Amino acid sequence: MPTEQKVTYCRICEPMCGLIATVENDRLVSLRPDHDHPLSRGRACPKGIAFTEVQNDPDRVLTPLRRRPDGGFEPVSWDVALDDIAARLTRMLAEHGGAAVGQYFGNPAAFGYAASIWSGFFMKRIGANHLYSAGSQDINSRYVASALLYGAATQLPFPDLPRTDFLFMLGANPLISHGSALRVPRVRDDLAGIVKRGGRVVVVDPRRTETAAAYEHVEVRPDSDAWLLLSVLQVVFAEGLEDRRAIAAQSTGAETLRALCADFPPEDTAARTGVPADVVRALARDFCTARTAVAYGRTGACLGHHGTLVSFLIDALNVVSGNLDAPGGSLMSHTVIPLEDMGEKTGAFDYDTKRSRIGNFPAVHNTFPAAVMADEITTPGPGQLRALFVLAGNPVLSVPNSTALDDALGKLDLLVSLDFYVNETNRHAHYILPSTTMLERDDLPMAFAACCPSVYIQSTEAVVKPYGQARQEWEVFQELATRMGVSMLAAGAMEKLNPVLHWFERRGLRFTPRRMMDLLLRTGPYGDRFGLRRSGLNLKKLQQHPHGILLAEHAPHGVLHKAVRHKGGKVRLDPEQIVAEIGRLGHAPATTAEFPLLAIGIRELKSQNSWMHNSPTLMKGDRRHRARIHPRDAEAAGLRDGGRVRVVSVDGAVETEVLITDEIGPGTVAIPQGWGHRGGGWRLANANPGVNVNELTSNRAEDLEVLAGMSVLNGVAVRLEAVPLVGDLAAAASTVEAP
Ligand SMILES: Nc1nc2c(c(=O)[nH]1)N[C@H]1C(S)=C(S)[C@@H](COP(=O)(O)OP(=O)(O)OC[C@H]3O[C@@H](n4cnc5c(=O)[nH]c(N)nc54)[C@H](O)[C@@H]3O)O[C@H]1N2
Ligand SMILES: Nc1nc2c(c(=O)[nH]1)N[C@H]1C(S)=C(S)[C@@H](COP(=O)(O)OP(=O)(O)OC[C@H]3O[C@@H](n4cnc5c(=O)[nH]c(N)nc54)[C@H](O)[C@@H]3O)O[C@H]1N2
Ligand code: SF4
Ligand SMILES: [Mo]
Repeated sequence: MPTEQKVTYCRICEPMCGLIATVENDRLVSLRPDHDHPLSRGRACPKGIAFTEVQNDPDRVLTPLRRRPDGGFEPVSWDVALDDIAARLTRMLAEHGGAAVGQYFGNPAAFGYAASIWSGFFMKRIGANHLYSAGSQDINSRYVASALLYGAATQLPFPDLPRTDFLFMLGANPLISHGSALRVPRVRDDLAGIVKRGGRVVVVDPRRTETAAAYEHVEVRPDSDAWLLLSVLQVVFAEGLEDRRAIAAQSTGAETLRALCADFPPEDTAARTGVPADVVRALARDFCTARTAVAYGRTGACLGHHGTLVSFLIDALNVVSGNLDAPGGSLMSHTVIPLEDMGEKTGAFDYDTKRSRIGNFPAVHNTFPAAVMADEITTPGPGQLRALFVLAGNPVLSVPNSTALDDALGKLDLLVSLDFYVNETNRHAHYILPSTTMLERDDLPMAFAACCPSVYIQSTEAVVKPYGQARQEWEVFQELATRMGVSMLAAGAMEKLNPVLHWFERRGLRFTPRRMMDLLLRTGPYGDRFGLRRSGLNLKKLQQHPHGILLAEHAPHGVLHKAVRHKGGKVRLDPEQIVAEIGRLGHAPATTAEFPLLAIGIRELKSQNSWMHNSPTLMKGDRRHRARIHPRDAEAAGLRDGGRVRVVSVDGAVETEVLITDEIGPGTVAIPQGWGHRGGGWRLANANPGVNVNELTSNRAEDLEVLAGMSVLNGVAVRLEAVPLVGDLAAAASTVEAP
């Protein structure tokens, strides 16, 4: 068979860069950037290109695996695996009901439409109560802020980078992460463009990151952004810098917010934040007087003790400065395929409509904090978690207090993982079901595609047939439903979707995820309305444009009244949850004498969370796991560069290599996350394991963020202890023993 060139796009992270795949005999030969992709225009990062090594990885799981009594795995047929899982699940449901069953939904599942929708339907159909996701370690606080501000728990306002004059960025490192809750494949150019236009990029981060080093850096103490933002707002109100017209037109409750901020002048918060008062005052003035400006935060803003409040205050600043829903400001997320709309209508994307058994946390998008999963498994009583599906996730490395989860998973009656590796989590599974990679499935963008400064859509077909016996995840859930004798969408489970079902029935069509997406696309804002709008889109038309279609150069603005679902259509600046949260802020430091430093994470260019450490190309060179420590703290703890350090928290301790650097402020230590490998399968990753920083983090209910149940992964109080090297010990021993 001749070599073929196939146009597709990357689904490892949010830019979804265009790729060209070279394929021979249905095997992937290589990947390269797509120069004709209107957004990425020939750009892709090392991870995207190295995906060839994941696709062709000899360590990939390509047949269903069943746990043997001795703890190892044996290959079995799909029929054997699915029959047994269906039978065990049926028995479980008869005995305990859906209250005992659940799913953990990992990050990669958000980059394809079919697995997430179909597994969601399946879980809903069987009444599974225990739904968890990577979101509680990532972005749920942002969603809750939106639920409170806009009454829309799926709304994700994003910065209009191509038009802004002032980007005020908290807790994001887009030169490495390539942007999050923001789809800008050429983010490096977009940031440079701001400065070229005479604008400014200000980066608030405890670490002088790659992005901070390239622009203006404001060094902040970890987990203190709430105090910083309240001070910025205090100055805005006290100095009359607010945009009264915008406030009146767009919001309610500004007076309450003003009164709350009054208690946080920058002089009072400087000790907490480490940011001098004059810097805060200048920032507030410059932000409000810039022609256009936008505040934006990402994981560093979401993963502290007050993640929801921080996300809320970021948007509040955009509102009071007149920069929400305006060009060059913060734009409301928009859709081409209105999945979010459907989710909100069917109740899949609610906030606080039910509470977790452990910790009484509000559900966010129907999911509970993954941090409580371990206790949900080990705490007896009605509703105890007994059967868990893990869809594209590795919670043993990604969820706080991994040691507890690692122990708890082995106690489940049934653990099923859909993955293409044996990782640290599914090594405990009863079954590992080999899943297709992104290149083995068709796709349409979901979730974060709505946060793009232009309106763009692309579809892709599968580039290669599934290797081995890999199957698409949605088909696995469909098969299980069939074997259990339940219809995926029987009446009662999903009443609000019944009109859709009837539409398919009338045409004698099988209801598949792809058909559902086509239907949504056609009835959505850019759809062809089944011929009523001849220039509109349908899936067939989209397929004729393999590089995608740019539908509008600029995302819409002036749409706030449509985006806000509160009665009256205005943004709420005084929700009671936020008032209470501000009331809980003290001025006491977050550290103690025993644990005097605060630990934060690091995301690395050549890692993707926990799952790309098996690629030889990405692991080439100097890829050691190292904690970044300020010279002053290193000296105090007796550490030397290249030596070993033991980082100790209330919950655990990890030992890793020391990298002394002033890129990190004194009092802060930064440790890369996503390491600590001891999965069954990935040999290269296991050979260079690093340590799991989530052995330091807490899963105790009282330690989670209150409003969204967010894991607190940044600002973890720790101390440093020097670990003598074997050589040092020998030297010490010889001195002692010398005559
Ligand atoms: N301490 C600390 N912890 C963190 C963070 C932090 O900042 N600090 N960040 C958090 C964040 S932002 C996130 S998103 C989470 C991620 O947490 P998780 O989603 O739990 O973990 P990943 O490492 O992304 O693992 C994804 C798994 O999916 C598999 N996979 C990849 N593609 C596919 C696919 O197409 N189909 C299937 N079925 N499987 C696939 C991979 O092999 C891997 O095993 O980690 C969080 N954990
Ligand atoms: N190369 C690469 N790209 C990725 C990923 C990856 O693993 N590798 N993961 C993807 C995923 S799942 C996500 S969610 C996105 C995340 O995208 P980003 O959030 O842009 O990525 P991070 O590099 O984690 O940036 C968070 C920043 O917050 C800082 N920070 C930590 N604590 C605080 C704090 O208390 N306050 C403030 N102001 N800052 C703080 C950190 O030092 C860090 O620089 O990236 C995605 N892209
Ligand atoms: S930035 Fe993300 S989407 Fe783009 S090539 Fe890299 S991994 Fe893929
Ligand atoms: Mo994430």
